[in-house]
Amino acid sequence: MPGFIVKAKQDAASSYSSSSIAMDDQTPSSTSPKSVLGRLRRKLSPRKRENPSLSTDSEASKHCSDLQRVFDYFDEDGDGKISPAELESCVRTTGGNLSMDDAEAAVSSSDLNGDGLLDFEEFQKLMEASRDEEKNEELRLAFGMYEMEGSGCITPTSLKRMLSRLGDSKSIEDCKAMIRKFDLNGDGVLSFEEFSYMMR
Ligand SMILES: [Ca+2]
Ligand SMILES: [Ca+2]
Ligand SMILES: [Ca+2]
Repeated sequence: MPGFIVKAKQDAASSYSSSSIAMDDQTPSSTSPKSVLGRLRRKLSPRKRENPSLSTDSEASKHCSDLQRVFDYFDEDGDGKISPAELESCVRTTGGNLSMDDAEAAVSSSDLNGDGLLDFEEFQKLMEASRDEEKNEELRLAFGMYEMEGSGCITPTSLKRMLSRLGDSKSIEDCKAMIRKFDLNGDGVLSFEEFSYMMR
Protein backbone atom coordinates (compact mmCIF):
# COMPACT_ATOMS: atom_id res chain seq x y z
CA MET A 1 0.00 0.00 0.00
CA PRO A 2 1.59 3.30 -1.02
CA GLY A 3 2.47 5.82 1.65
CA PHE A 4 0.12 8.52 0.55
CA ILE A 5 -2.80 6.19 0.91
CA VAL A 6 -1.79 5.09 4.38
CA LYS A 7 -1.78 8.76 5.26
CA ALA A 8 -5.23 9.16 3.82
CA LYS A 9 -6.50 6.30 5.91
CA GLN A 10 -5.02 7.75 9.05
CA ASP A 11 -6.45 11.12 8.23
CA ALA A 12 -9.82 9.69 7.48
CA ALA A 13 -9.70 7.78 10.72
CA SER A 14 -8.75 10.77 12.81
CA SER A 15 -11.28 13.09 11.26
CA TYR A 16 -13.82 10.37 11.76
CA SER A 17 -13.04 9.94 15.43
CA SER A 18 -13.03 13.67 16.12
CA SER A 19 -16.52 13.94 14.76
CA SER A 20 -17.72 10.75 16.38
CA ILE A 21 -18.64 12.51 19.61
CA ALA A 22 -21.36 14.33 17.79
CA MET A 23 -22.29 11.42 15.56
CA ASP A 24 -22.30 8.42 17.81
CA ASP A 25 -25.48 8.90 19.77
CA GLN A 26 -27.66 10.69 17.31
CA THR A 27 -27.23 8.18 14.55
CA PRO A 28 -27.62 9.96 11.23
CA SER A 29 -30.52 8.76 9.12
CA SER A 30 -28.11 7.72 6.39
CA THR A 31 -26.68 5.00 8.63
CA SER A 32 -27.68 1.64 7.30
CA PRO A 33 -28.76 -1.24 9.53
CA LYS A 34 -25.59 -3.03 8.53
CA SER A 35 -23.28 -0.34 9.78
CA VAL A 36 -25.19 -0.26 13.05
CA LEU A 37 -24.54 -3.98 13.23
CA GLY A 38 -20.88 -3.41 12.42
CA ARG A 39 -20.53 -1.15 15.42
CA LEU A 40 -22.36 -3.63 17.57
CA ARG A 41 -20.15 -6.44 16.43
CA ARG A 42 -17.09 -4.48 17.47
CA LYS A 43 -18.67 -3.69 20.80
CA LEU A 44 -19.63 -7.27 21.51
CA SER A 45 -16.50 -9.00 20.26
CA PRO A 46 -13.66 -8.90 22.73
CA ARG A 47 -10.55 -7.45 21.14
CA LYS A 48 -8.02 -9.56 22.91
CA ARG A 49 -7.96 -13.11 23.98
CA GLU A 50 -8.46 -13.39 27.68
CA ASN A 51 -5.66 -15.85 27.98
CA PRO A 52 -3.47 -15.85 24.89
CA SER A 53 -0.93 -18.36 26.13
CA LEU A 54 -3.49 -21.09 26.64
CA SER A 55 -5.34 -20.66 23.41
CA THR A 56 -4.34 -22.74 20.44
CA ASP A 57 -7.44 -21.93 18.45
CA SER A 58 -7.00 -20.90 14.88
CA GLU A 59 -8.14 -17.42 13.88
CA ALA A 60 -11.12 -18.91 12.10
CA SER A 61 -12.45 -20.83 15.05
CA LYS A 62 -11.80 -17.91 17.36
CA HIS A 63 -13.81 -15.72 15.05
CA CYS A 64 -16.51 -18.32 15.07
CA SER A 65 -16.74 -18.58 18.84
CA ASP A 66 -16.80 -14.79 19.22
CA LEU A 67 -19.64 -14.71 16.79
CA GLN A 68 -21.39 -17.51 18.64
CA ARG A 69 -21.23 -15.40 21.78
CA VAL A 70 -22.73 -12.45 19.94
CA PHE A 71 -25.39 -14.72 18.51
CA ASP A 72 -26.32 -16.06 21.94
CA TYR A 73 -26.51 -12.53 23.22
CA PHE A 74 -28.98 -11.58 20.53
CA ASP A 75 -31.00 -14.75 20.94
CA GLU A 76 -32.87 -13.66 24.04
CA ASP A 77 -35.27 -16.58 24.29
CA GLY A 78 -32.59 -19.11 23.42
CA ASP A 79 -34.43 -20.87 20.61
CA GLY A 80 -31.34 -20.77 18.40
CA LYS A 81 -32.84 -18.18 16.12
CA ILE A 82 -32.83 -14.43 16.05
CA SER A 83 -36.10 -12.69 15.32
CA PRO A 84 -36.32 -9.09 14.09
CA ALA A 85 -37.73 -8.16 17.52
CA GLU A 86 -34.73 -9.70 19.28
CA LEU A 87 -32.42 -7.87 16.92
CA GLU A 88 -34.18 -4.57 17.51
CA SER A 89 -34.28 -4.88 21.29
CA CYS A 90 -30.69 -6.01 21.48
CA VAL A 91 -29.42 -3.11 19.41
CA ARG A 92 -31.41 -0.77 21.65
CA THR A 93 -29.98 -2.19 24.89
CA THR A 94 -26.45 -1.76 23.57
CA GLY A 95 -27.13 1.91 22.87
CA GLY A 96 -27.70 1.58 19.15
CA ASN A 97 -30.58 2.72 17.09
CA LEU A 98 -32.38 0.34 14.76
CA SER A 99 -36.00 0.71 13.79
CA MET A 100 -38.23 -2.33 13.57
CA ASP A 101 -38.38 -1.86 9.81
CA ASP A 102 -34.60 -1.83 9.61
CA ALA A 103 -34.38 -4.91 11.81
CA GLU A 104 -36.80 -6.74 9.55
CA ALA A 105 -34.86 -5.62 6.49
CA ALA A 106 -31.59 -6.75 8.04
CA VAL A 107 -33.05 -10.16 8.89
CA SER A 108 -34.66 -10.70 5.52
CA SER A 109 -31.49 -9.65 3.69
CA SER A 110 -29.75 -12.72 5.11
CA ASP A 111 -32.69 -15.04 5.62
CA LEU A 112 -31.72 -17.86 3.31
CA ASN A 113 -34.52 -20.29 4.10
CA GLY A 114 -37.22 -17.63 4.31
CA ASP A 115 -38.54 -18.42 7.79
CA GLY A 116 -38.22 -14.76 8.85
CA LEU A 117 -35.61 -15.65 11.49
CA LEU A 118 -31.84 -15.86 11.48
CA ASP A 119 -30.17 -19.09 12.45
CA PHE A 120 -26.47 -19.04 13.25
CA GLU A 121 -25.32 -19.59 9.69
CA GLU A 122 -27.53 -16.81 8.40
CA PHE A 123 -26.41 -14.54 11.19
CA GLN A 124 -22.81 -15.21 10.26
CA LYS A 125 -23.61 -14.09 6.73
CA LEU A 126 -25.23 -10.90 7.95
CA MET A 127 -22.22 -10.05 10.07
CA GLU A 128 -19.87 -10.70 7.20
CA ALA A 129 -21.93 -8.42 5.00
CA SER A 130 -21.80 -5.74 7.66
CA ARG A 131 -18.05 -6.02 7.83
CA ASP A 132 -17.73 -5.67 4.06
CA GLU A 133 -19.97 -2.67 4.09
CA GLU A 134 -17.96 -1.09 6.85
CA LYS A 135 -14.75 -1.59 4.92
CA ASN A 136 -16.36 -0.06 1.91
CA GLU A 137 -17.44 2.97 3.91
CA GLU A 138 -13.88 3.51 5.10
CA LEU A 139 -12.66 3.27 1.54
CA ARG A 140 -15.26 5.76 0.35
CA LEU A 141 -14.17 8.15 3.05
CA ALA A 142 -10.52 7.90 2.05
CA PHE A 143 -11.38 8.13 -1.64
CA GLY A 144 -13.47 11.23 -1.03
CA MET A 145 -10.46 13.03 0.40
CA TYR A 146 -8.45 12.60 -2.79
CA GLU A 147 -11.23 12.77 -5.32
CA MET A 148 -11.58 15.70 -7.67
CA GLU A 149 -14.82 17.15 -6.40
CA GLY A 150 -17.85 15.87 -8.26
CA SER A 151 -15.83 13.94 -10.81
CA GLY A 152 -15.86 10.58 -9.04
CA CYS A 153 -12.17 10.04 -9.68
CA ILE A 154 -8.74 10.98 -8.41
CA THR A 155 -6.86 13.19 -10.86
CA PRO A 156 -3.22 14.30 -10.70
CA THR A 157 -4.47 17.77 -9.69
CA SER A 158 -6.71 16.56 -6.88
CA LEU A 159 -3.99 14.21 -5.65
CA LYS A 160 -1.47 17.04 -5.64
CA ARG A 161 -3.84 19.29 -3.75
CA MET A 162 -4.56 16.70 -1.08
CA LEU A 163 -0.90 15.81 -0.66
CA SER A 164 0.10 19.43 -0.21
CA ARG A 165 -2.66 19.78 2.36
CA LEU A 166 -1.00 16.89 4.17
CA GLY A 167 2.31 18.76 3.99
CA ASP A 168 3.74 16.57 1.25
CA SER A 169 4.44 18.68 -1.83
CA LYS A 170 4.71 16.79 -5.08
CA SER A 171 4.91 17.96 -8.64
CA ILE A 172 2.11 17.19 -11.06
CA GLU A 173 4.51 14.82 -12.80
CA ASP A 174 5.04 12.91 -9.54
CA CYS A 175 1.31 12.69 -9.03
CA LYS A 176 0.77 11.43 -12.55
CA ALA A 177 3.37 8.74 -11.94
CA MET A 178 1.70 7.68 -8.67
CA ILE A 179 -1.63 7.40 -10.40
CA ARG A 180 -0.19 5.54 -13.36
CA LYS A 181 0.89 2.68 -11.10
CA PHE A 182 -2.70 1.84 -10.26
CA ASP A 183 -4.47 3.14 -13.32
CA LEU A 184 -5.80 -0.15 -14.64
CA ASN A 185 -7.70 1.18 -17.64
CA GLY A 186 -5.06 3.78 -18.54
CA ASP A 187 -7.32 6.83 -18.60
CA GLY A 188 -4.94 8.82 -16.39
CA VAL A 189 -7.23 9.03 -13.36
CA LEU A 190 -8.16 6.65 -10.55
CA SER A 191 -11.73 5.47 -10.32
CA PHE A 192 -13.12 4.18 -7.05
CA GLU A 193 -12.69 0.62 -8.33
CA GLU A 194 -9.02 1.21 -9.10
CA PHE A 195 -8.58 2.88 -5.75
CA SER A 196 -10.21 -0.09 -3.94
CA TYR A 197 -8.04 -2.48 -5.88
CA MET A 198 -4.96 -0.59 -4.76
CA MET A 199 -6.11 -0.74 -1.14
CA ARG A 200 -6.64 -4.48 -1.14
CA1 LIG B 1 -34.75 -16.29 19.58
CA1 LIG C 1 -33.87 -18.19 8.36
CA1 LIG D 1 -8.32 4.79 -14.50
